[in-house]
Amino acid sequence: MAVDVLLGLQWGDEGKGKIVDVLSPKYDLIARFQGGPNAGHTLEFDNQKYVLNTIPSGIFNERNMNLIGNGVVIDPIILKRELDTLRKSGFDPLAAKKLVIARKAHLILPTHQLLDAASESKMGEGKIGSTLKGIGPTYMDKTGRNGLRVGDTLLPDFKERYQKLVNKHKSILSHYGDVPDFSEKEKTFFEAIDFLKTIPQVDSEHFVNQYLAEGKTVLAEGAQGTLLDVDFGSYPFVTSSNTTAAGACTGLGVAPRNIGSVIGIFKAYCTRVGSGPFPTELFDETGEELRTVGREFGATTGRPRRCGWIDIPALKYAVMLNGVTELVMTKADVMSGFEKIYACTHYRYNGEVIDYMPYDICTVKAEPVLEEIEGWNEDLTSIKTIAEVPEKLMAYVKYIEKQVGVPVKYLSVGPDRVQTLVLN
Ligand code: 2SA
Ligand code: GDP
Ligand code: MG
Repeated sequence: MAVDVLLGLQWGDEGKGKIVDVLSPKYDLIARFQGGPNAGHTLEFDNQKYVLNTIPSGIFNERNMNLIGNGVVIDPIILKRELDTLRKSGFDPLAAKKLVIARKAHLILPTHQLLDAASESKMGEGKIGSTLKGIGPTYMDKTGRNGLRVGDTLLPDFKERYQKLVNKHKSILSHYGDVPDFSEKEKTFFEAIDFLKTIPQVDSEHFVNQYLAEGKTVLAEGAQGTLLDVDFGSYPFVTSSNTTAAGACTGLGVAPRNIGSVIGIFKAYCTRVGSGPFPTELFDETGEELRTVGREFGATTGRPRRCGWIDIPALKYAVMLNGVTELVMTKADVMSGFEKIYACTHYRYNGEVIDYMPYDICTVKAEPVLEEIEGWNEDLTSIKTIAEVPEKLMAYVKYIEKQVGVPVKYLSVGPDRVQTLVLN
C-alpha cells in the first residue's frame, strides 16, 4: 500500500479540511504532516461547522485513526482547546481511541508566540503577516536543534529543559524591548502539558509504515499551500515548513517510493492571507464580491483574505512540484453570476512575457496576462450530478485540465460534505 497525499496548490484555504473529510471513508488513517495551529481546516455537515487547527480532518469519520505527525508543531493549549470543543460537540477522539500524536513533533512554547509577535512588530512593511501562533520561531528552534518535543514532556527533567529554552528566548526578546509578563500563559501551558501527556504517543514513522505493511490505507493531510512552502513559495512571505508533497515524507517518516496518489486542491479563483506577492489580486469590487460571497476570512485569525483570479503559471508550478495525479476544484459556486471570469496565463515580467513563476516576484512585479472566459449563471449549491454542471463551468474545468495536464476528479460546489461531485 502507499500513502496518498492531499495538499493545497495555492496559498492555503483551498478547502483541504472539507475534502479530507469527504475522502476519509476511503482511508484507515489520516495523518497531518506539517504546520500547526496556524492552519484552520473547516468542515461542514449536518448543519454544523467545525474548524480544526491541529487535529486531522478525518476525526469525524467513524473508520479513521488520526495521527498528528512529527512534522507538525503543537501548541498544547490550542490542542487541548480543540479537543475540549470537540468533546462538547459530542465527539471525543480520545475516548474513541481515534487520535495519536508523534513523540517527535515539536512544541510551541508561550515564548515562541512572543518571539513571533516581536519579530512581526519590528518588520514594518516587510512583515510576513504571520498568524502569530509562534510557528516560525518553533521551526527555527527545531532546525537550530534547541527545540522541545512532545516525547520530552514525559522526561523527568522536562521543566529544566523548558526553562533553559525560555531563558534563551527571554534574552532574544530583551533585544526587542521589555519582555512581556507571560506567567498566566505559562500556567495554562503547563496545565495543557499535563493534558497532552494523556494523548497516546507514537513514533509516526513506525506507526504509518505498520499501517502500510498491514495493507491499510493512509491519507496525508497538508496544511497551508504550495505557494507558502519555505523552499518553493514566495520567500520570505511563506510559512516555515515544507507544504509540498516532499513534506509528507519527512513529516511522517514515509519513503518517497511509498507515496501513491497526490491529490492537489485548488479554488476556482485565488486567495491569499498575510503579506507577499499575489499577481492576480483584485483590488476592485470583483475582489470584494469574491471575499463576501466566498466568505473569505481566515479560519483561525478572522483576517480578510485577499482575492484574485486563477493563476495558471502558479498552478502549473504547484502541480509539477507535488507530482499531482488528480485535482480537486472548490468554490466554483462562488463565481456563479460573473458574466466573464479571467485566468492568468502568463506574466509580464522585466519587459518579457513569461509562462512560469520567476525567482523573484517580491521585489520585481509580475503583471498578469489575463484570458477572458465565459462565466456561468446557475446556482451550483444544490446540484447532485455531473449532468447538472453548467456547460460553461465544465468548459472552465476542461480549460484548466488542459493547461496543467492533470484531470479534475472532484468538484466542490459548497462548504458542506454533501456538496461534492465526482467528475472522473
Ligand atoms: P505563519 O503563521 O508563520 O505560518 O505565517 C506565515 C505565512 O503563512 C500564511 N498562513 C496561512 N495562509 C492561509 N491560511 C492559513 N491558515 C488560516 C486559515 C489563516 C488565518 O485557515 O484561514 O486564519 O489567518 C495560514 N497559516 C499561515 C500566513 O498568512 C503568512 O502569510
Ligand atoms: P483549508 O485550510 O484548505 O481547509 O480551507 P479553510 O477551511 O481555511 O477555508 C475554506 C473555506 O471555504 C471554508 O470556510 C470552507 O467551509 C469553505 N468551502 C470549502 N469548499 C467550498 C466550496 O466548494 N464552496 C464554498 N462556497 N465554500 C467552500
Ligand atoms: Mg485554512
